[in-house]
Amino acid sequence: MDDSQKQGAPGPWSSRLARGAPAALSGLIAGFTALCVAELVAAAVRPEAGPVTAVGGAVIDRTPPAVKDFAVRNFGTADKLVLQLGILVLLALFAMGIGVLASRHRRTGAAAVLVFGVIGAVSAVGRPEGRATDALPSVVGALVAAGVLYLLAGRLAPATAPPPAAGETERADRGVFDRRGFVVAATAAAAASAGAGLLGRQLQASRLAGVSAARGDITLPAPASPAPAIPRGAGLDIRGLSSFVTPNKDFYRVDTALTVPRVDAGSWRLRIHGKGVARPVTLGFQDLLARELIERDITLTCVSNQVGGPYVGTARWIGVRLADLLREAGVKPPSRGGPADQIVARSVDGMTIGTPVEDVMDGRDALLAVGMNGEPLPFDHGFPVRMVVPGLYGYVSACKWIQDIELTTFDSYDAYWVKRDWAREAPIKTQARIDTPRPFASPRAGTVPVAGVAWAQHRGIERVEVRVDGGEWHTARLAADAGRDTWRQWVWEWPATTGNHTLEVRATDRTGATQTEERVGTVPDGATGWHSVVVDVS
Ligand SMILES: Nc1nc2c(c(=O)[nH]1)N[C@H]1C(S)=C(S)[C@@H](COP(=O)(O)O)O[C@H]1N2
Ligand SMILES: [Mo]
Repeated sequence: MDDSQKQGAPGPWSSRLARGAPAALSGLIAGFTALCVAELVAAAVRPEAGPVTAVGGAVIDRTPPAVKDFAVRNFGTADKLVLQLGILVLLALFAMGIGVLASRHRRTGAAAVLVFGVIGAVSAVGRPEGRATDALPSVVGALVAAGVLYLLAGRLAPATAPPPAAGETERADRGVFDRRGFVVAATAAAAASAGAGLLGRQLQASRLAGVSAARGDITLPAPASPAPAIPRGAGLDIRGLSSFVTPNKDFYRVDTALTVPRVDAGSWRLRIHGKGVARPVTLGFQDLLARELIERDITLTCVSNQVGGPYVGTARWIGVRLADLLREAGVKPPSRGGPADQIVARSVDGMTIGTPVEDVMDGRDALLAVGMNGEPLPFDHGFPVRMVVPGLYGYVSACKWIQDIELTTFDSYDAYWVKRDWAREAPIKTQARIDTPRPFASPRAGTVPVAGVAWAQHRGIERVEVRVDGGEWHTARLAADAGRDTWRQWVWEWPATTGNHTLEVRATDRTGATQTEERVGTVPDGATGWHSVVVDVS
């Protein structure tokens, strides 16, 4: 039964391990119980209130911009998975420690479990969208887990064993606790916890299935103002070049949501209120669909996009003109004497995004979008309604899962990312990206198409130039113009010679400004510099 017994004289180490291993295991089981019970309670409260999601969210809220930038850069969209795995590993280590503690001091061990419950509860309630009931999953989970640990620790106690005879401490130490009793109790606790966890997951899944089915049943009305046809030739037929329209499944996703909100469109409401709102309004999803819809191609860009990075994409959006709604509510832009210069959009997950009122009302196609590339918004991209404002980075314009619009001033309120060192206002900077050839590609000598995309939303792209090894600039051929709110493809036929070469690209917008060579990072208002690619021509 016990290998160490057959392997001759067990030292104090294996002795300690024989006692320590079940103790650590009891801690792990208690931790597992806490998470499973919390999962079940979260199904009743709401999925985002589960402890791992809550603690992860709290970590994200407090992550300094430089670290967040590092995480996004190195893990990309997997950054959230890495964070959650990290939390689980830490939790497992603590749980084992607490198990060992409980095997010596039952009460103290059980109390330590409660401390973790408090951490989870405080994290959940302290999230921007947190409510008092969000504490329940962590609290109930921790209470049950403390009970389980107390019980298991009891089975590890040497209470029922006869006191060891002199000189027999070694064997007595290992033999004292009720091994069978412990195994039975531990197995029962683990099985019951797994059952609770599975039930919780099941309940959450069936709710999600209902919301997904309802999304699938939505038919978007035809827009009163369809998007202008994309000119033939806006998409060049070149291998490795990004398509003009980015399919939803390939569209970048950047947000702070560990659990993607699944909002029920039927009960969704949007409130518009605040400074200078003469007639506050509350709208439902059907109210929006009943209004005049417009359809526009708009390129979205993230401020966290590095030079040459992937966080940019173009979609055909359908939605309601936000300026019309604001005007009906009695809002005037600052240039016409309105008292509010900032729109603060709030999402169901507590994100706040501040946008200049002037930009939204200056005639550009600022949308409350309900559709993306011919379908209702995907859940990842803000279902049922999000904002899209041409020319502004996403963090100051593109609120997903929106539920509230408040008119206020920049002086009186800082939105989520502004509190975290990012700029209050952030128009998108002119950028060009080389899509092909890829870095370190080895094309054959001869004519090599160098191609990519360039964007300067709401100004438009005037010119793109490419140079090789710091030589003279060559003007690239631009694809047909689809308007100033979308990116533009470009290509330059490079007479490539063998050897290592550095390709560089720069764009000029329609105001005549050429993007600067100066390299700056993404914080606080977007990266600058020329994208370059090194290739080895063979
Ligand atoms: N609710 C919510 N909306 C949000 C965000 C977020 O974290 N939460 N991120 C913003 C940022 S930084 C960007 S770049 C865009 C990205 O939109 P996408 O994920 O649909 O590409 O959404 C914006 N809207
Ligand atoms: Mo972003």
